[in-house]
Amino acid sequence: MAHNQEWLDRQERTRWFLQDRFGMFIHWGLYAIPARGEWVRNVERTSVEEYQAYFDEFDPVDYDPRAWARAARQAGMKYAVLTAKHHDGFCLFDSKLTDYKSTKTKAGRDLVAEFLEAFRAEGLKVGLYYSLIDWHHEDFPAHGDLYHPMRDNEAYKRDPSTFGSYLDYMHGQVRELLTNYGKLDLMWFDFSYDVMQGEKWRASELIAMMRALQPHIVIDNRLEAGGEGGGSIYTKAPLAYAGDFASPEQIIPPSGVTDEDGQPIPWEACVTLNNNWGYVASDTNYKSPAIVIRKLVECVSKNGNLLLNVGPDARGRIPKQSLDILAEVGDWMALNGDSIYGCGQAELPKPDWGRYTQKGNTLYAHVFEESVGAINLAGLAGRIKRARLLADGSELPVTRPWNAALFEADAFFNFATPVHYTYPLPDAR
Ligand code: FHN
Repeated sequence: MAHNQEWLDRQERTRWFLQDRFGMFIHWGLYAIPARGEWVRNVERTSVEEYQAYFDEFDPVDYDPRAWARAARQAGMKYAVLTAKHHDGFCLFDSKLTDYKSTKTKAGRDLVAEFLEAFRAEGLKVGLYYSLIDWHHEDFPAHGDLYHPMRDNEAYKRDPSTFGSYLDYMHGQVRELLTNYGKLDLMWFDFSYDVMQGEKWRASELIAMMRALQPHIVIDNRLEAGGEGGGSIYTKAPLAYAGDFASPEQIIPPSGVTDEDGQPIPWEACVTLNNNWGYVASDTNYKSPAIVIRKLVECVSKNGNLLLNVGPDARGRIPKQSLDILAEVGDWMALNGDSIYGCGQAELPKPDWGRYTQKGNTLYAHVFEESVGAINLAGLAGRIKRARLLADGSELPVTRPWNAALFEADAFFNFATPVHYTYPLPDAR
């Protein structure tokens, strides 16, 4: 199929994204103080004055982004995305367009600048999340349940024509981030909805400005797409506004994501480690390392990425439960990362005992169902040159059926580690 220049440009931009496959999402801001999630201001109808108390108090004395970056690197993550501004409008960077920013709190620090420096130093690609919605800016309208505390104040008299001033502010801040903070690899906008999408954000103008400042930057699809669940993959054209990847949330698409021509497109599932994006002290419902690994394998087996979230607390610490899970995932990735990085959907259909990923002419078998009987490779025997267990390099028989018990279950995850085969593909990739 012939491809247009836009398709070719996207292929070039996303080359690193498709290689890296696994990233860290970081939701952090004033909402870490109430510790009831990043939507606390909306859900609890917090007044401007009440929320201002959090601004006056914010001072993350334990913020050590280099430690965050080491945890991400050791988990096998290759990129990271930090909330530069979430829906509450609080800026973790030294914007010249507002005083509602971290450098005006007791912290007195540009938290974004420190994040970028630390993660680059640990060799990770860096991205920023930027909320299109802004409950603090007086010219952002309240729609439906997008409660806007400024709008609910008696004194607030908004002239509908002033929404343009919010867009000028939003575009101005994106310009600041792409001008004052060095090379950014990724921009994660969030989120569009029925009355606000595409040109309502002046998306074409915004994208043109971004491409002029940082032509290589990878951009998600939420200048057009919604958030929650599949909202970002069932739009008419998942990448309508020059987005480079679709962004399913908390779900993994049944069979990857394709564009309106049925062509596979880059996508990334963003998933929380417990049930919340922002820090919630009481939320101890964490996913096990095994579940995280299976989600990562499933994403890659369908040509996708996994962006796994952590929510640091008000002192600036990633919760210990999160760190422990990331460390165990990292142990597995250290031995099996070859079956993830640069891999994608296999030529073969999904086997009943697990999933395949593939890179070039190397097939990786992720054996999840140890209960299954012998894994019969007879159908492949003629096409497999050799089989090895990734975890220890040991040879696996190719000619006779294997019994799942052959695969040493990894003590951490209680399921077998993947093996790789090498077999000639009908057409070299
Ligand atoms: O409303 C946000 C939510 O707080 C969080 O940032 C997620 C993460 O992708 N995005 C939106 C919900 O879809």
